[in-house]
Amino acid sequence: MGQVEEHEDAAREQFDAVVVGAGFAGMYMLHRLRLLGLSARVYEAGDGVGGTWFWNRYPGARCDIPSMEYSYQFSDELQQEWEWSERYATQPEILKYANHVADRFNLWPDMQFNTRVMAAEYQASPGTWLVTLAHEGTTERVEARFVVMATGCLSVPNMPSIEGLDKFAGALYHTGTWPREGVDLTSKRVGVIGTGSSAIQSIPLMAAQATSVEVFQRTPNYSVPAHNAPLDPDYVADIKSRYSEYRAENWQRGFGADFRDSERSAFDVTDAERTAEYEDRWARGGLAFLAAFADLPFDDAANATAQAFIREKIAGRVDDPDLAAKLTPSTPVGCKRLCVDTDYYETFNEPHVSLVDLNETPITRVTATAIETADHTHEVDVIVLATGFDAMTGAVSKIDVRGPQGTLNDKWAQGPRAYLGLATAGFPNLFLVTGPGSPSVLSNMLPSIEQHVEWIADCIGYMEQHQLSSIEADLEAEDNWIAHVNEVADTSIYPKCNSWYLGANVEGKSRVFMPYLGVPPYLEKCADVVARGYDGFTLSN
Ligand code: NA7
Repeated sequence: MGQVEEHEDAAREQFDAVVVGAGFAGMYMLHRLRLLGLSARVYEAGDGVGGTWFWNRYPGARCDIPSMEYSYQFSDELQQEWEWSERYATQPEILKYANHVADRFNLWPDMQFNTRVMAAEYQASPGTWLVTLAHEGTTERVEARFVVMATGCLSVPNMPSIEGLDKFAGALYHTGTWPREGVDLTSKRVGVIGTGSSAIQSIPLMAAQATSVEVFQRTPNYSVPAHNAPLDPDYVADIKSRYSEYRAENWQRGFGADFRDSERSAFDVTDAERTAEYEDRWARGGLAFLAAFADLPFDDAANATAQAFIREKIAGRVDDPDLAAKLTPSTPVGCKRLCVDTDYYETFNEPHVSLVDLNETPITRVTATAIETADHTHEVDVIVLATGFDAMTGAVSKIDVRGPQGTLNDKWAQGPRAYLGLATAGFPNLFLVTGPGSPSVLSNMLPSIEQHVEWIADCIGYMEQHQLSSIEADLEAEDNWIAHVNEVADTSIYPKCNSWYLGANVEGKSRVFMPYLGVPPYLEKCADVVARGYDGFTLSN
């Protein structure tokens, strides 16, 4: 070893745990590690907390889970004192909440910002992770016994490979990295590529400012109305009077959220009753539409009844029948994430808003001033890429993670493999928060994050108590779990679309269904693993 390295070793900071990311997962992980009396440092590429809510500042960015549920529950004082203003919180309000939590629990001193974790290499002796950080043009290394990837499921923007995009002379934005100061679209001709949730939330607001909005659609999406509104104080008081019971009830629901889950099949009722149920849910708004009947996510014929209902609604919201047809999906409802909108379809009735169906006329290239399709040159001043994320694995894959037997990217080349979405065989003392194979994006993310953080913290606490230094998922347990994740997915409609749940939106990404469907059985499994002395993991000292 040379002198420089020796010097670096002497100066290298050491922690019990390094946490990657200062979103809701990283912040709570830090809090729990501190309660264990451990030293921990959170590294975050951005210059503030909030994770996906730090970056996604596009117009209209909002959560699609009701505010009263999309919040931490680990502290009753916190959930009692915090006042949400609307049914669905806006990005600025969620970011304010994240900052409030960081203040309230004094998290700032142990979080370092503007710092990207580049690599993590396991050193067999002494059994620690060497973590490489990039910070203000310099590289630094720290060491930790544990690494927790709190990197988020929707944190790496998916950049489309469209010829000439880099030659565009106008303004180019991705919804997932929207400028902090906002963008004034007054007098601008805007081209929006993509029609997922980010596009559906932002298009009506962009159309309110811009001279023209052309929407380039590859696949239409189903969207239900949000019916967002200020929160009713009586409703808030009611939830707060029984917050912990309410949270506990939600853990028993399939998506871990209060979707007023029905246990009935869509065919247990008459046609008129079914329509009445859909009408009721449509009128109330939100993702609870999907839980109108228990078999909507599993049975094609049941799902077809929901499809027919929404198709009729789209036809009723869009004046031009040809345009309505183009905006109408042919896929099962929910197999791509259902969107929640305010006036999305109606926006297409405005004379300055138009749709370009990329199935009819694909984009051929972008020039300095236009998006060119097979039959037309669309001159624009601004291009908005609402093209989504390299979901669930993107952020972890960007880090060069090296275990004793090789890299994580090599291991995951054919698709991500993890036990319970919490850990992956061959990578000791490395934890994932809401990783692939956990309910994550098919659940209410915030409670799922808390459940994972608590599981990881309890596990590390157990190791401390029993003087164990190493934990690693067993390959066999991991294989069995992944087989189970797929078995469950295959009983459902979810693998039937080219969704980001499958990695299908990113060119070259392996198609593997990543989230686990079913919050209650997942919780049971996690608890059972612990009750059996961390079944499926090897613990050693
Ligand atoms: P999504 O839901 O992944 O939507 C991305 C959209 O961009 C979708 O319509 C894609 O079409 C489209 N897309 C992606 N690449 C291209 C290219 N190359 N050309 C044309 N169109 C393209 O991301 P969002 O940000 O809207 O939402 C992500 C989640 O955030 C959302 O589900 C909520 O949970 C919050 P495709 O469907 O792939 O044909």
